[in-house]
Amino acid sequence: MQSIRTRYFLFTLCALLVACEKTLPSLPADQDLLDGPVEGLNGEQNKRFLAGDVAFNDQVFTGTTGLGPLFVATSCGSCHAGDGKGHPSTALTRFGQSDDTGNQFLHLGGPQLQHRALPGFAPEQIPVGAGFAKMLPPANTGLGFLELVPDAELLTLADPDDADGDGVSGRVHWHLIPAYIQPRPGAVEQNGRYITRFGKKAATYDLLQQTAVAYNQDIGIVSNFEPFDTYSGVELDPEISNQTIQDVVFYLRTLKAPVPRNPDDAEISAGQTIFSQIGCAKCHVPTLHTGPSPIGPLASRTFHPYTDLLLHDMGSQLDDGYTEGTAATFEWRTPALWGLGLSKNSQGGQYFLLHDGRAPSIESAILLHGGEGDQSRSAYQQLDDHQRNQLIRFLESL
Ligand code: HEC
Ligand code: HEC
Ligand SMILES: [Ca+2]
Ligand SMILES: [Ca+2]
Ligand SMILES: [Ca+2]
Repeated sequence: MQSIRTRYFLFTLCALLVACEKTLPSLPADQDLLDGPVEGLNGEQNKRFLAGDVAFNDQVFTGTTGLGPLFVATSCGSCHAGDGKGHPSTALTRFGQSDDTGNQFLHLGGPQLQHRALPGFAPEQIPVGAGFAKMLPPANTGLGFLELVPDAELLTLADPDDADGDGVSGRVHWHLIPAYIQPRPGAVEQNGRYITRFGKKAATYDLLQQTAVAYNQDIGIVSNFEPFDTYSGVELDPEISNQTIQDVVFYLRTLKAPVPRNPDDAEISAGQTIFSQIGCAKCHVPTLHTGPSPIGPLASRTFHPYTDLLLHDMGSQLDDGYTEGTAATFEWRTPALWGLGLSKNSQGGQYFLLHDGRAPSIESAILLHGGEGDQSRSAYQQLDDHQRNQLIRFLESL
C-alpha cells in the first residue's frame, strides 16, 4: 500500500517536474551548462564544432584503434566530462626536474606518467628521486578567448622583478615551441622562445599543441604533429587524422565561456569589490581582450576570465618538486575563475580545487595561497564573517 502511494507520489512529482521544465525552459539553466558553442557561429562552423564534440567526447580508443600501448585514459571526455573540472580519480601525474638540458627523467618516461598499459606491456612508475605533481583536469570552457589574448597584453600584466613593490611579480613562461606551431599574430619571441600559456605551468603554446600532446601522452595516439610513441620512443604512422585533431581544436576554441549567475545581487557585487580590495584581482585579472581571429565571435572581444595567464611563486605549501619548461617547482599559472561555482557539478557535488584538487572548499584554496599570494591571503583572514561570505558568494557566481 505504502509503496504504491510512494510510487504514485514519485510519478506525480516527475510529471510536475516535466511540466515545470516545459513552462520554464531555463531548467537546467543554460548558464549552468558548460558544453555549448559560443553564439554567432555560422552553419559550417557549427558542423565543425559538432565533429570536434563527437571526437572529444564519444571517440573511445581501444587496442585496435591505436590506444597505448601506454596510456592514462581512453578518451578526452573521460577526464574532461561535460567540459567541466575533473575529479581526483581523473588526475594525471607528471614527474621530473629540469636542468639546462631539460627534464632529467626523459629517459625514464618523463614527464608524464602513463600508469596504464595494454596487456603485455608494463605500466610506468615514478622513478626513484623524481619530484612529481598530480594535476586535475581543468574546465575547458572559454579557452578560445584565452588563446587569442595578444602577447603584448600579457607582457603588460607581468612584473617579473616586482618593480611596483606590491609583492606580486607574475611572469610569462618563455618556452620552446614545436615546429608545427604557427605563432599567433603579434607573437613576441626571445632567443627562439615564445610565450606559452596553457596548462597548470603555462607550458603549452596553443590549443593545437595541447590537443596533439594530449592524444599522444594521455591516450597513446600518435599523429603527424606528435609522431613519437611514448612506449618505444620511435616515430610511427599517424593513428588519427590531422582533420580530427583540427576539429577537436575548433571545438575547444569555440566552447562558450561560462556566464556569471546573479551578478546584480547586492551581496555578490559587494563581494566583487572585496575581491579587488584585498588584491585577488592582481593575479585573477577580471578583464582581458582578444586580438584578431578568423572566427568572428572570438575576434576583438572583451571578456572576464579572472586570470592573467602568468606564472606566480605560490610558496612552499604548493611546491610539489616538479618543474616544467622553465617553470619552477613552486610556480603555477593563475587559473581562470570563471565557472568556479559550476565546478562542483562535474566533481561529484563537492569541490576539489587547486592544481591537484587538494582544497575541498574555496576558503581552503585561498588559505593555501603563499609566496606572491601571501598578502591577499592574510587580507582575507582579516575580513569579518559577513565580508568573507560576500566574497565566496561572488566567487560562486562566476
Ligand atoms: C587522464 C585525463 C585526461 C585526458 C584523457 C585528457 N586530458 Fe586534457 N587535461 C588533463 C589535465 C590533468 C590537464 C592539466 C594539465 C596541465 O595543466 O598541464 C589537462 C589540460 C587540458 C587542456 C588545457 C586547459 C587549460 O586551461 O590550460 C586542454 C585544452 C585539454 N586538456 C584538452 C584535452 C584533449 C583535447 C584531450 C583528448 C585528446 C584531453 N585533454 C585528454 C587531463 C586529461
Ligand atoms: C599572486 C597571484 C595570486 C593572488 C594574489 C591570488 N591568487 Fe588565487 N590562485 C593563484 C594561483 C597561481 C592559483 C593556482 C595554485 C595551484 O593550483 O596550486 C590560484 C588558485 C585559486 C583558486 C582555486 C581555483 C581552482 O580552479 O582550483 C581560487 C578559488 C583562488 N585562487 C581564489 C583567490 C582569491 C579569492 C584571492 C584573493 C584572496 C586570490 N586567489 C589571490 C594566484 C593568485
Ligand atoms: Ca598508439
Ligand atoms: Ca611517460
Ligand atoms: Ca608587482
